Amino acid sequence: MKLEALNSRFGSDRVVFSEGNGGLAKCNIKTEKAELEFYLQGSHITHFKPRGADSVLWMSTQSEFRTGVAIRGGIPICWPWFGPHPTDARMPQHGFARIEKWNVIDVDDLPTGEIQVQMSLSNSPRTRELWPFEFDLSYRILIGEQLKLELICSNVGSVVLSDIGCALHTYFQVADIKDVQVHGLDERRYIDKTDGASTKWQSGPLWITEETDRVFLDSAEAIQLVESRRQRSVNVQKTGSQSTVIWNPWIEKANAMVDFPNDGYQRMICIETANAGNDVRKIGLGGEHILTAEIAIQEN
Ligand code: TA6
Repeated sequence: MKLEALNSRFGSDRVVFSEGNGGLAKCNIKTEKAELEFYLQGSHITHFKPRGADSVLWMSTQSEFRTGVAIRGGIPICWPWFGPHPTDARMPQHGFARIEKWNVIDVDDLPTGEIQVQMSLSNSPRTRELWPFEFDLSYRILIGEQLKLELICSNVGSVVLSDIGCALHTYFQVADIKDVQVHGLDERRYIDKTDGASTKWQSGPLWITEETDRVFLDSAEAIQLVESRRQRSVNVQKTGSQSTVIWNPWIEKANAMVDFPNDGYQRMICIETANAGNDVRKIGLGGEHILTAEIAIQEN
């Protein structure tokens, strides 16, 4: 749908569709409670800021904004596989949901003062070339003091959908990575992707002092991102996920990514609400899988 049609159907003084970076269509939402921006490509949230608080998400100043190229930062939707394709290296990393253009289904002004956006992505000849199955993806974004996300995958085909991997691959902005602790992963085993995918055990809060790329298993509880000096914490509550991914590329990997500033690793951490590792999902005929994440900020 063209921008003019989107604005006439869903726009208001609080919801505006426009041409964003690289000419890609985006939507800006501003309410008394918060502001948010997302791109229609990937239903990719690139900004969220509760009123009176600092911006929550980290965006790369070097991100590409080009059709079919993943945006760096914000909240990429990784689906229907997490990481590299399990068998075909030619396939896009983290699946295709984040590089496909989604459709706006509805924008609701709720009596609570929140705004709910509903987006959808359905199988097409192009997606079936990449992944030969029929699906409907629905993504609900609820904007208030908290950011509530719901990714619903429906099996509309005639075969079981197996081994679906996905993640809300959220990039959080931090003041200083050296002041960051991640709580909620204590006594959890994890796959260390920086060390031959070996299985290890987390003890206590996680500090980031080197390249960190860990898939925590049996991790269904809420995760807290704590910045002590900044007196700020972020709580990520989730459902439909038993795995959490923590990623920081650190110096060498940051330098190796053209869409990532060399010093960017100092001000970001990915805390990803995932179905990764042995937490991939199966969806039977007519079934669905729902993944939710609720992001709340606490500033002391
Ligand atoms: O979530 C961690 C991870 O799988 C890392 O291994 C790294 O590849 C990161 O995702 C970013 O992936 P991307 O395809 O967005 O560059």
